[in-house]
Amino acid sequence: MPSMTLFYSPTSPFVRKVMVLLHETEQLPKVELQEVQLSPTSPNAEVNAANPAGKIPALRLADGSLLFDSRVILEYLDQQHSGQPLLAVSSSPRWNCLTLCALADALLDAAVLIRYESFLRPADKRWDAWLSGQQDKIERALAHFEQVASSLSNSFDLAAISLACALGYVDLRQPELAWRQRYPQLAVWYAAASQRPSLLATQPPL
Ligand SMILES: N[C@@H](CCC(=O)N[C@@H](CS)C(=O)NCC(=O)O)C(=O)O
Repeated sequence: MPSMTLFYSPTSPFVRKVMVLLHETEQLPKVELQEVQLSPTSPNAEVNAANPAGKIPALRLADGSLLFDSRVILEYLDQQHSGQPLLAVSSSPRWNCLTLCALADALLDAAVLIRYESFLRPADKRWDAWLSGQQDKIERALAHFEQVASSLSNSFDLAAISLACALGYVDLRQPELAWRQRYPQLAVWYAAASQRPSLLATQPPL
């Protein structure tokens, strides 16, 4: 019997992070999915009531309280299972993991904003310099992950979940980016990571 409700969309990469963690930690049965559709120009009233930022994921707990955003939800859910924690407890690995989580989210923020700018905004109002500024953020983040690819944790931790979901979203929305040619070590890491059952089960619909 589910005790929590997740505001959910199958295409949201931020929601996917939560779904991957639920798979990895065998907590799926605890969560009921409430599918919603929204965008900055077409907000969802229920989501707005749950999260004033009007964004998903948001998680309603058994006592009715609400958690957002994805990083907070991941940390909460990581404390609700009895397996190996996906966020290291000791200080240096913990800060390293959280910093990589933040960079993967920054990559995702840029990719989602590009999607909104190029999909939602009327063509005559698009701002090329702004778009290329966001694209540069993606490129710098990918270059950083390439540098640290060989030291990415062997365990599939919160940073790995965030990075895999970010790369999956780039592949979905920007297949022409061909990042694997420029970042071969990252490509090797992602090829292995993307075969995990949690990632196969949460692939976004095309
Ligand atoms: N920092 C947030 C970002 C969440 C986010 O941007 N979600 C998108 C869907 S992928 C959204 O809800 N967009 C609606 C909007 O921006 O109004 C998180 O980590 O949860």
